[in-house]
Amino acid sequence: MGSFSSVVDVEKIIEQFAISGVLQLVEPVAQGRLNDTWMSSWIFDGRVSRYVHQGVNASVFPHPEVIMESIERVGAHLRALGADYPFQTLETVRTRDGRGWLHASGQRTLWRTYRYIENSVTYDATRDRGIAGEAGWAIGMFLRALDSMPTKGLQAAIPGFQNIVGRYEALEDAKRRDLVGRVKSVQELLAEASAGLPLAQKVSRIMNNPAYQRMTHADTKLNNVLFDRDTHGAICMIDLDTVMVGSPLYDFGDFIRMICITSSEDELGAMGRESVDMDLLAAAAQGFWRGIGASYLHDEERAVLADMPAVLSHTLGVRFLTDYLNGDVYFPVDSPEQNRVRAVGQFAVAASFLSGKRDIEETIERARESAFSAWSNTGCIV
Ligand code: GN1
Ligand code: MG
Repeated sequence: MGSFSSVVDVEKIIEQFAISGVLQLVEPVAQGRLNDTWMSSWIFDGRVSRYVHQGVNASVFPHPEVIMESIERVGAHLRALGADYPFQTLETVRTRDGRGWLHASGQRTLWRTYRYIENSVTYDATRDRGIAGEAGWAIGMFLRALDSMPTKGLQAAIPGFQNIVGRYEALEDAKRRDLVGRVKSVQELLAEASAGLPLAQKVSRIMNNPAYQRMTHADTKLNNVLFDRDTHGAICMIDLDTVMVGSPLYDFGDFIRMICITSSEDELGAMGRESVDMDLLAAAAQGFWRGIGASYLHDEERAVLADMPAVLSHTLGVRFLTDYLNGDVYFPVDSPEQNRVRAVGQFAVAASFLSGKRDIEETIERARESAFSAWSNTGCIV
């Protein structure tokens, strides 16, 4: 997923960034669904250095400079925290004429370059509780660290991105328009989609409370946490395209929906029911609590945490189905039915989370207790 441009085009783009040395290799990287990601290797003074280049998807992000401004503000805030934020941040490489990004034409109107963090690795899925805990910790710390960031003037990269009820409305619109004549073939799936609305409405009332709105990452998939290849410790949060003021419940739900289900989004639709891995949930939740601290979430937010993985999976299913009805204009596909199948997969995941809700709730609360008792035993202040 992710490589849309040709090597020749990308080389022309890369040359415009202020990188020293002789270019050795340019290759595509599978990272994310929407952007175009590449890596280059250079030799300078006899040493190899590597860089990551990303062309931002212009149809998803119509104002990519808004994203870059948010990313720069988030990075500056995190770096200013010093030892209070024990993770790395991505280092942007400027263009030869001193800009933070490059304007281009076509489907990728903005290109950016980061210095590659050596010896790092991402995981699309894991069965390792240590990795789940580290990811939860990194995501929790990210949220807590951004709580003190001034958000005045910050714009959301995609307005309405976390408006989950709005996702159901978009599906209704797509159904009414039936642009590519697919509605007739998905009647049952549409009924399944609408069944998620009441729960989405319930949690939305809490998510949208202005007093609870804070800086979020808004794409907390496991593969957006960078790990050290040797220690397996989390080292950096990446893919900050959607950093925006929103609800931390969104980040929790998106993280848990993905980490507790070990099959990929593209495998799920053909698999039937997938069970929620409760050991991974316990580890992920404990890490999350340790990162976010005892008092960051409001009681009302805490009370719906166990609903969030189901809500986020179901909403993603609604988004896939909407795109299927719109003719696959948002999520790139390799085959015509892929977005429909992805929706089937997400609805099945949501059903698994819903049926295990009581256990999930208890596990999240137990994780909270053990996170803070472990901490108080070691004398840390929470
Ligand atoms: C998209 O491009 P990527 O993989 O970072 C999407 C997320 C979805 C995800 C599903 C801006 O993220 O919201 O959860 O696909 N990002 C955007 O795989 O829509
Ligand atoms: Mg993303």
